[in-house]
Amino acid sequence: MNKVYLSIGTNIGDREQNLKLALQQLEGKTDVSVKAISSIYETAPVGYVDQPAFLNIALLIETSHSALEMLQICQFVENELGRVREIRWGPRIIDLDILLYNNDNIEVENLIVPHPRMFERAFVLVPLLEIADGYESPQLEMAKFSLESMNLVAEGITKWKTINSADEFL
Ligand code: PH2
Ligand code: MG
Ligand code: MG
Repeated sequence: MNKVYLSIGTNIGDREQNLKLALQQLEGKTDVSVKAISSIYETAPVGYVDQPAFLNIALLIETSHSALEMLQICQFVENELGRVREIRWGPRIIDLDILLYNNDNIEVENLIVPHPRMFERAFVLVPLLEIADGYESPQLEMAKFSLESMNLVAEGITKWKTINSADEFL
């Protein structure tokens, strides 16, 4: 089985409901099993700052799908939730990004893993490391190392809701 970490973000509409719907959609896919879900964090927008705050979570998934198949599944879920492609880094109903796929380094036309910007984004690293504790990998070590140099207050990261399990959340 492959271990895949995903980051999910939303800053339009009922944000918590958007996260739930995305999770339900993922769980409904054959051979996609959500193993862990982080707490929900409210995070200041990065990249394009004149937009509402995001809710961000991280998920650990086990799957037999390839990374490219997982990318298709993520895009399918984004479309199901009504995402329309707009400005880069702008507001979105839902965004599902593959962070890590096992310990693989992947670089194909439309997919780069580890996610090329994850190590500089506290809104990705905080939820990721909450659920990744205890899994040793060079990428997760790098994530821990990167987060140590960040100031979470300055980055605008606050825990919004504690989540203990996927069952509890859904
Ligand atoms: N996603 C972006 C751009 N900026 N900022 C926060 N806080 N959270 C996000 O998920 C996010 C962002 C592009 O995907
Ligand atoms: Mg993104
Ligand atoms: Mg994306």
